[in-house]
Amino acid sequence: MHEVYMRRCLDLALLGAGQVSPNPMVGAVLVYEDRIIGEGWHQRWGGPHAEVNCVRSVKQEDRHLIPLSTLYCTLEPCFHFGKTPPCVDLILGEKISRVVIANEDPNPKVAGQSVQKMREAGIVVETGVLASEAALLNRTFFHSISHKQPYVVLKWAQSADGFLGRTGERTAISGPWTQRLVHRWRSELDAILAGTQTVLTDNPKLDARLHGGRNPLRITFDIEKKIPAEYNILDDSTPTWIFGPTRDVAFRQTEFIPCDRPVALEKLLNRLYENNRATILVEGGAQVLAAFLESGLWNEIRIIESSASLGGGVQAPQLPEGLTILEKYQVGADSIRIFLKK
Ligand code: AOF
Ligand code: ZN
Repeated sequence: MHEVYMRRCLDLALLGAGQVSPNPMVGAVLVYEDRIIGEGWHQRWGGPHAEVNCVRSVKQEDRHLIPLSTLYCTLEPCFHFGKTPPCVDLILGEKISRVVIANEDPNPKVAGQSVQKMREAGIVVETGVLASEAALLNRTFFHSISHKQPYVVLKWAQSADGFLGRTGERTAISGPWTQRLVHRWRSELDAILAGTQTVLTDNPKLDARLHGGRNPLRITFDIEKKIPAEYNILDDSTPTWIFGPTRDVAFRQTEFIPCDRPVALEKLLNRLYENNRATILVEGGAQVLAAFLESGLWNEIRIIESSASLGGGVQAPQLPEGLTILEKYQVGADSIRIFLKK
């Protein structure tokens, strides 16, 4: 039965998608004799953790059952005072007798210390239940916290004959439903990058308006100050980083970052991590995607392939060797493939 309840925890955790990054998505359930008496998940960044929401959800008439119940949790409960008090102390305070966990928390402030503390207090703790599923769900969190660098997702849309678009011209490749999906991805990731050429050609807004939710931090390069002042990326509507010289106008949410050419990707990633951004979606174009692919600084590739051919234009990047396919599905006329680096 452990796996059944852990699967429920994973479903609950997923409800936090797009709301909690750079924190992990976490779900928890409390089970008394094969009956779920409480459920919770981490709903928003800075808000109560899954365990707290789970304990709070228990009905008054079931509260006396809490010490006799098993708490299932996708992540080891936290050990530290962060934006909230330690979940491990809540568990000890509620006298919960059994705890089942999928993954230990790689955060150095936790890192097995809660498991140890609970065991020392006499709680029966089991770890590793559905561990690989849970690690996959929180792959961006696990990568960023252990490498101190954001998780990089490369994304591009290509025609059936392998082109990103016509040269120097805004070209629609994916259909309207796929665009909504891309906006969902944008809302789930912390930052989005488009190169100078893409900004000049497409004048993109780089927000998540078709899905709603949070907008990612927008990033582009403008070393030669070529982007016209009236372009969307310079509208100061949402946090934005422009790598390049400052402009004469006052901005509130737009930061200009002096840099050399070409922009050192590693520096960009480090700056993101230092600014609490655990993920970045690289939306192109060809040059920027090639730079990431060549540097090896990427973790995941999402390809949208339309059923129509273009007959020419800018070539889509070659898929690198040694990928694992994670998902393949159809959205309208487009085929979506998601690959992970092996
Ligand atoms: C838990 N349950 O639901 C989550 C945990 O800044 P804070 O206080 O929100 O703490 C964030 C850290 O806590 C995060 O990096 C991760 O180690 C852990 N997340 N822990 O017990 C939860 N989301
Ligand atoms: Zn916690």
